Amino acid sequence: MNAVPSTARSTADLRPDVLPPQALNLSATERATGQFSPGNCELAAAILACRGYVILRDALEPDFAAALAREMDDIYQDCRTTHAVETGTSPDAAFKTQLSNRRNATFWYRKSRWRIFPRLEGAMGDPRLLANPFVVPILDRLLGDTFRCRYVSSDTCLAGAILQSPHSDIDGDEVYVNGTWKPRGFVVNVPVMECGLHNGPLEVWPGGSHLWDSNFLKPLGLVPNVQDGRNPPVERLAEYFPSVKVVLKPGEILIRDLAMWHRGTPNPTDQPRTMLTIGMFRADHEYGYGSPFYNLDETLYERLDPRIRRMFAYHFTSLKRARRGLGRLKRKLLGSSQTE
Ligand SMILES: O=C(O)CCC(=O)C(=O)O
Repeated sequence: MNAVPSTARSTADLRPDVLPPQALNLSATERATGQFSPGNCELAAAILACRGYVILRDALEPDFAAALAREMDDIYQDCRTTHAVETGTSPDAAFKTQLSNRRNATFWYRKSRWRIFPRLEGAMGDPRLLANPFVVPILDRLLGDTFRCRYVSSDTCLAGAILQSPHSDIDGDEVYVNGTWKPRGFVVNVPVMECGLHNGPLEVWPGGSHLWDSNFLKPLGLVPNVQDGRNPPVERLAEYFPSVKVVLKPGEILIRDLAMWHRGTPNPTDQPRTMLTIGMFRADHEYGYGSPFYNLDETLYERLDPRIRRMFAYHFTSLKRARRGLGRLKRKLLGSSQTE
């Protein structure tokens, strides 16, 4: 017999599938001082580690969130004016980039999705964005305080974009090292507008998919590496797992494990939906997508706040600078106009 009479059960008891809290609230003191309380920081890191993503509410001041939105809109309009060719979806398409006329943003456009790499100046180079006082302590904790930023980009989704296949943004080869989970990187998503259920939200498969490595998945016939195309085995399996369409408001920040299964969904509105997508990695993890070149040159790098510069220092070592100088000289001598 059931111990609790059914009449005594609340609606919540009858609906165990009601979503748990999505965002972690920062207290007024934390926001005013720009400092995480140790307990909240630990909790945020644990949510990210176990669930695969964490959302920080009010991590950006409204004025700054609005400045970011204006800046991104200007960059997007510049890319639209410049746009010439749509790249395909082949693996090497990620390297076919264009440069916007006025803002020098590197970008590509395919399948109604723009990927834009803004130059890190103005609001885009502001420490409140890239060295956010609530994001950095979590990354320090999980990736080590030598973590690196490998790209700053936008995910801009337009009407016409397809429902993607669930995918991981990283291979499943070294999820564990000597039997211990070792996160390789996280994406920091910063919405520059409301990214809600109405305009193509990011859909995520939380609570485990970021821990499924290739040794586990491959024998099951699962390779979650298709984005803008079909991947029947992965799509079929994902239907049997709860997913969440993430709602993000300006001022909030989402941090997600690169390995967590996720996908872009269609945007039925006539307005582009943009969130910034920033790749932060453990120092010893190479990643072949995006490049600090798209965001920075020597001058911009020198102008960065030291809290941000440390995330890009690996790209501006004397050796790397000397190699690039040599490359430039070679190209000049050979008369090539090709850039780095
Ligand atoms: O824009 C989004 O919502 C995410 C898109 C995505 O995951 C991708 O293009 O790989």
